[in-house]
Amino acid sequence: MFNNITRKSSPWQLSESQVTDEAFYVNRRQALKKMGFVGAAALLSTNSQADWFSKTPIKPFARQVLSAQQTIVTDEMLTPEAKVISHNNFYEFGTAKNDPVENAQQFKVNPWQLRVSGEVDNAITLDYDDLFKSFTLEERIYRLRCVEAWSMVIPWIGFPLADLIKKAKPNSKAKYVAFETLYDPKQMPGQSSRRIGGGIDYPYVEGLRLDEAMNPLTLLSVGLYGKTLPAQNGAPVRLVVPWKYGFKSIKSIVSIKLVEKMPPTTWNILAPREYGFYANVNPKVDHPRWSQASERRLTSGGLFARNRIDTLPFNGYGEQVAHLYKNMDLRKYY
Ligand SMILES: Nc1nc2c(c(=O)[nH]1)N[C@H]1C(S)=C(S)[C@@H](COP(=O)(O)O)O[C@H]1N2
Ligand SMILES: [Mo]
Repeated sequence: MFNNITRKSSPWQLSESQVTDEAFYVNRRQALKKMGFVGAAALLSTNSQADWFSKTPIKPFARQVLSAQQTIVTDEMLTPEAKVISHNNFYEFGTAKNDPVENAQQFKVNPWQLRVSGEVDNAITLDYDDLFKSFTLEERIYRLRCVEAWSMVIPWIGFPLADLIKKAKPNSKAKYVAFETLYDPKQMPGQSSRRIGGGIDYPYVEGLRLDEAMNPLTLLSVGLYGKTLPAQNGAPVRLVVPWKYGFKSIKSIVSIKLVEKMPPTTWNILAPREYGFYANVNPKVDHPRWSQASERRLTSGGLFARNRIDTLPFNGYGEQVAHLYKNMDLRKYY
């Protein structure tokens, strides 16, 4: 139903062949050919647990034909879809990793309104359909590094946040971008109980500096694994900032506001000594209660489960973003 997804070959883009073991990739392509499919989305979509346990309708995207000429340069594997959609942090639905998948299935994502406002010349309200039709959608395979020292590799679908911000025309006062998750305690049990919601004052809020928000890596995601987002992953639209700890990647967004001053952010409010505004992935700056030097890469739960790997500065995206922090002491601005 959505035909506007492109795959760009930018240097930071992990292509599917890069992140998939060669045999798996080749077999999958062969299987696809046999079945007469033209896009990988077809096979990616077959397994899906989401199809049977979700009451939130999850729709497949159509995908362009993949280039046959792709080179394998790393052995990073995609985290299986079943893991991506069942091991979540979304405290509005509870604090255990399996709470969101169990508690978010009735979450209503359509109709939806995402308001872009504040220091802009052209305030915008996007409705549910606009999220999928107003921008050129791309697939982006990114590492996601949670501050809790686990990580995944996820094939997102979305569009650069910069595309939306440009449309809103920020004025000269706009220096930061403030994001807000839906506040709806009737639908989100964590918002009506401090125990279920982990003591957070809702709505969940996040922020970026304007130049971080405009960086081409910064994505507004509307899908993963070839389909619209499951509720537990932040449907219908969530942020993905791959060089920062996962808590910056705020889910189920209703407001994006261009502002003059650094906005408050949920985890910084809750524990300012442990979580800063910047939250760039940094193996040299430990969390006060644990090391950030390495991480547990979540794979299938089988043979390769619980891989311990070194954490990379900026989660491996330094070439694209280190310049944003040139003259900053990253121990101070953690
Ligand atoms: N609104 C909201 N957004 C959120 C969270 C949350 O609790 N509420 N958790 C964050 C954290 S800590 C992480 S690691 C990522 C997890 O995203 P995923 O469940 O899609 O992997 O979402 C982030 N976005
Ligand atoms: Mo996280």
